[in-house]
Amino acid sequence: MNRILIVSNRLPVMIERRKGSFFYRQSTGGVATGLSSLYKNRESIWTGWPGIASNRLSSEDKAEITEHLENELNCHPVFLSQRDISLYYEGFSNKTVWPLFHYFPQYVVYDRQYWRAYQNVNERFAEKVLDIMREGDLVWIHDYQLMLVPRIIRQAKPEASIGYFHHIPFPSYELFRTLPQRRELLEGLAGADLIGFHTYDYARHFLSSLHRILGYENNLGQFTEADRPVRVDTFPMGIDYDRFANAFHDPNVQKEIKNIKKRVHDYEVILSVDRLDYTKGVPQRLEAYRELLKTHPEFREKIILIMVAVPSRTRVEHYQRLKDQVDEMIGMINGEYGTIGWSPVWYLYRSLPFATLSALYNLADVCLVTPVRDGMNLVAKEYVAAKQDGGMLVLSEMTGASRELGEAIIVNPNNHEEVTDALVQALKMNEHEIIQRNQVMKSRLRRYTVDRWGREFIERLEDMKDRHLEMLTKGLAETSRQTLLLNYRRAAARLILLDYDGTLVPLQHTPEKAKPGENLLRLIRRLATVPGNEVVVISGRDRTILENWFGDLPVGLAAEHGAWIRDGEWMMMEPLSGAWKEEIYSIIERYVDRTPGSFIEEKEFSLAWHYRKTGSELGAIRVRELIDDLIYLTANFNLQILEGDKVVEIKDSGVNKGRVAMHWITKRAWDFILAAGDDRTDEDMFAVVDDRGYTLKVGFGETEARYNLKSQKEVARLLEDLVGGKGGND
Ligand code: ADQ
Repeated sequence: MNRILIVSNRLPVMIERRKGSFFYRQSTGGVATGLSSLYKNRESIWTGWPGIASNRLSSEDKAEITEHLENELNCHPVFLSQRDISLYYEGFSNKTVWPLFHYFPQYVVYDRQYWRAYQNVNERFAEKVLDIMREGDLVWIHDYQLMLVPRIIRQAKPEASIGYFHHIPFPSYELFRTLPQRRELLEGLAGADLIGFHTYDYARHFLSSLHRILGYENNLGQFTEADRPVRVDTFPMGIDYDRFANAFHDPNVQKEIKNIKKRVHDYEVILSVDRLDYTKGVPQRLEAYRELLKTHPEFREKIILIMVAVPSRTRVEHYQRLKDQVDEMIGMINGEYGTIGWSPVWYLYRSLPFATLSALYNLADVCLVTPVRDGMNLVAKEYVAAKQDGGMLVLSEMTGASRELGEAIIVNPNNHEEVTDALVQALKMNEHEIIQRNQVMKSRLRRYTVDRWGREFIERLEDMKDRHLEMLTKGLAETSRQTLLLNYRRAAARLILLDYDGTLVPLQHTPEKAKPGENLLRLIRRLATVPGNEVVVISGRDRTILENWFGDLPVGLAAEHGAWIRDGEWMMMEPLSGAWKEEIYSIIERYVDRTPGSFIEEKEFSLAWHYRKTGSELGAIRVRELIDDLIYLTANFNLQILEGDKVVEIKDSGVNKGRVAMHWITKRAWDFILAAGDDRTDEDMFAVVDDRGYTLKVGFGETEARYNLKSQKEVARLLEDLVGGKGGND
């Protein structure tokens, strides 16, 4: 079984130095627990920072730590100095990327030094991985601190299997574009085979930035980077359900529950638990609670808010200011509404042990999770899993978790009144309804646990690996290539069927731009003049263009997917009528008016609507609308609607490249047939040639063809070999 190399900023162990000795503690973060079962079931190695500044360590210390981590825990440390931490981690990661990706552009700091440190540390992480990597390993990189690592590894090891998971939101293009290093970050990520996000929206934002900034098109979440398919997909991270659901029965948790119960008396408990981060909406939450006490005096001395905040990034200025603000607001609320013996807010500024956290989840009547932006938010899920009886979750719609926990009371955290109303609703909701809502959420959380999340990601990454292998085997390997050349050389009568756009030349924005160059024309002429060769260019283009471009060459031509052929003279394959065109033309014209960048290409017996220059989102919407209209309108004609690469073509349904191929195939007995094409219309040709000859598809994806070639360049190289010394007999 393949090994998994996990790479994240922090290792899942914490190191502490006490009285000159090092102590190692397993950290219990979501990712660490989630990956632990993968960790147990197959060999895994973790690479990351051990959480202690390296300039405080002697070289002996480092050697000791490395030995312990490697031998005992399968962890490989990347040591970071205090300077690295402040520029790469606190700097670029947490002062540039974090605020921008959480829609806080006003907090973003751009600093060239931060960026240089980020590049440098990413390179060091990648080097570490490359040091330990063996053939067959799967590399799984985590989160925004390491966005450049996939590409660095890819450049050193082009065949590596690399996955990346993004734990925080990916912002919309309008925001992402403001980042000076937007291009480098996207290129960094595109080095992976699989890029995962918590929600579909984040994946969509990423794909839209990829399209607008790097010009990459995607097809159902898959795009091509340097001849390699990359998949973008969603994997909503779950939690260790059983751990939280069973905690209630743990004697330590029971003890904690009793302890806390003694202190909270009969108050209804509202719980709030987060890292103290400005994305978590803590001041807004306090504001809403204050509003509740103000507008609903009946709740005074009846409820308490237990606010647990884990200190976080305390060296970053915005976090220090937030801490002051929260302290001040809590002081104000307690001063304003507190009475002797009752404080409306109980504030714990620390990390809690699991038993205490579970006890609080169990006790709380309401859990208030209202981040202004959050990639997923695991606290919401943990609360629902842990809660034994009724207890209502109030959840911000700005969290990834709200996509899965729709039975909670969903709120806009910026709307204080709405949050206040939600609190009232939660406090007053009848037990039966709460339990019903929670049951639905619980069963969902039980099914999609963090363990399953990890397994699904790895399975998908293995799929990608298989697809690469399949492509390598479907690619024209050297041995098959030599056999092809040998068969070509031995044959006396050879038929070569070539599609044009996308096969001999790359696809262009406008059809006119794809004119063949001198080299290509020379190559085709040489191929066509080899005795025994018959070359046919089969294209969707009209015959005027084909005549202009290839008229002088001794080749067969097929225009408009075979409505017209030139086998000696131009002729129609069968009588056709273009009478339908006028009506359909006017329909498509309406779409041209409404879709900037699109245009109509009119041929004798077909019409094509091109939209390559149109933005991909608008294009995708319009093409569906147009096809819907056309299906309805063409019902009475004998027409076919063909969806190609950024083009919709309407033509007579009897015309296709398969019929053209058949025309030439049946002309005589051939000893060698080769057909090359790139899109759906070429599949008819591949089907007809079948095992009579060689069928080659340019690009990836499902095909009837026997081999895949990566690019038009590979086609040209093959044709050159045919006419050159190796294969041609000229
Ligand atoms: P975080 O922003 O850290 O994670 P979250 O998803 O809520 O946020 O996870 C926090 C974890 O810390 C939870 O497992 C929780 O139990 C624990 N925790 C919180 N307060 C605690 C306390 N006082 N004491 C002890 N434990 C406490 C990032 C992204 C999120 C994304 C996760 C996972 O920002 O959006 O959900 O990664 O991908």
